[in-house]
Amino acid sequence: MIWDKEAECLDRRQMEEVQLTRLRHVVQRVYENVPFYRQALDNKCVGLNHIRSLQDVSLLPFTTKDDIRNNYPYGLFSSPLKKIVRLHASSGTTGKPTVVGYTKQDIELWADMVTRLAVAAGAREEDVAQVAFGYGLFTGAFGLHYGLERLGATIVPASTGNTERQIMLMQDFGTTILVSTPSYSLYLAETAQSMGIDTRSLNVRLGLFGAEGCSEEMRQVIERIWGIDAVENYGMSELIGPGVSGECQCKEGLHINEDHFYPEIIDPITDMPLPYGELGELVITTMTKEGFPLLRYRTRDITSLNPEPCKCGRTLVRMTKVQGRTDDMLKIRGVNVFPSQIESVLVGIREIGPHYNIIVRRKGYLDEMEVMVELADDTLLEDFRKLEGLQNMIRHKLRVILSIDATVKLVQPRTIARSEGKAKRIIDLRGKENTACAEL
Ligand code: DLL
Repeated sequence: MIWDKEAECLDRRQMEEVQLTRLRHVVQRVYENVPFYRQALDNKCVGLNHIRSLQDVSLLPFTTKDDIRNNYPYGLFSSPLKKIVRLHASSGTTGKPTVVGYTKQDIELWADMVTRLAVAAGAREEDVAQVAFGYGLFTGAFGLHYGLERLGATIVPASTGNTERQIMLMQDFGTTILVSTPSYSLYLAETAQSMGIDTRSLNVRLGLFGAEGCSEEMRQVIERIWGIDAVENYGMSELIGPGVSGECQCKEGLHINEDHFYPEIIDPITDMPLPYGELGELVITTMTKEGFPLLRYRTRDITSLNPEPCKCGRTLVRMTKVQGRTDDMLKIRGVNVFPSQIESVLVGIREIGPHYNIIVRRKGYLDEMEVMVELADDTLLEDFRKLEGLQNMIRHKLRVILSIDATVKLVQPRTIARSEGKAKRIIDLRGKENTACAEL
């Protein structure tokens, strides 16, 4: 089923026409209403008359997270506050959060975008959807909530936390869709197990997962443990929240709602546009948002685009799974390492569980990486030789993929901290070894 056939199945030429009209519209809107953009466009001597084709998007200025922070809280809003009906904010580990404002029309658009991806993933009116994202300034819960509600599904706004109660709700309410981060779904499964409940015996048939990366290998583990279809969606608060893109049931890339979010891939170092198929930083221009439109927003997420129509019938361009972020790529002894590469090695190994941490330290002038991972069950702990063999095997596999050495530390099941939201897997102690050791 396709929610909005007309918009999701346009041919390329029709899509480009829609995009150009909308692009010109948003340039005009921000020029008229946002002093920051008026100045940025004037500085580049770019006006509406320069935007004659989609290629001209490269003339527009970029917007970064710092630009949003520097205009905290309302400086980039393009509608007066009286027209803003909702605020959300991204957590941000340092400094002020980034604040996002929605007009009534933006809220409608948001619901629509999420409905599209929920339908593409296989959600239906008959479903009972348990939303296990935190309700609050984070966009995840409200986004999925409104999108699924628009579809007509029954929403269980469980929010995060109280993991045992989540399982009870699933049992009692007959939940068929779980909405959460992929890592929380693992924690939920483990909790069910400890309650003596077989996750596969529950009614859940579909997982709508997002807000963090999930390797293909991890998806398979989740699908096996739960006996469900695990389908991914992507978004970010600055752009709208969830609703930017999502997989259909073919699971061959995430369809971008490109009639509203104009995507580009650029080289994050040179800032130059990259062709289809090449990995680079995703840059998005929101073309139809009223309250908080952004020109060429640097997402820092690494992906590539595929414009081929999909088997599902949608023609919306697809992005590959996010490979990592330009800012969480680890540079270890000069080698670029993405946590997702490590995950794909670990999750394929039967004797270990899907919970891991990557710890980076500096010893003298050298970086050292330790991969701490849980054993699937603790009986292995009694067999030193097997344990050592396993450790060596993991180290070897990591070396093949990453081209650098990592120490592997196998720990008992359930010793690595679980998360109810986005998992925090990287612990980078470089330059702060003494103070941060306590965190471990
Ligand atoms: O995480 C919005 C969201 C909520 C999307 C629920 C999907 C489901 P932020 O908290 O602003 O917003 O974080 C945005 O999360 O730039 C990515 O790095 C990461 N991210 C989101 N979805 C995915 C995904 C929400 N499917 C940041 N795969 C983004 C990989 C993802 N990373």
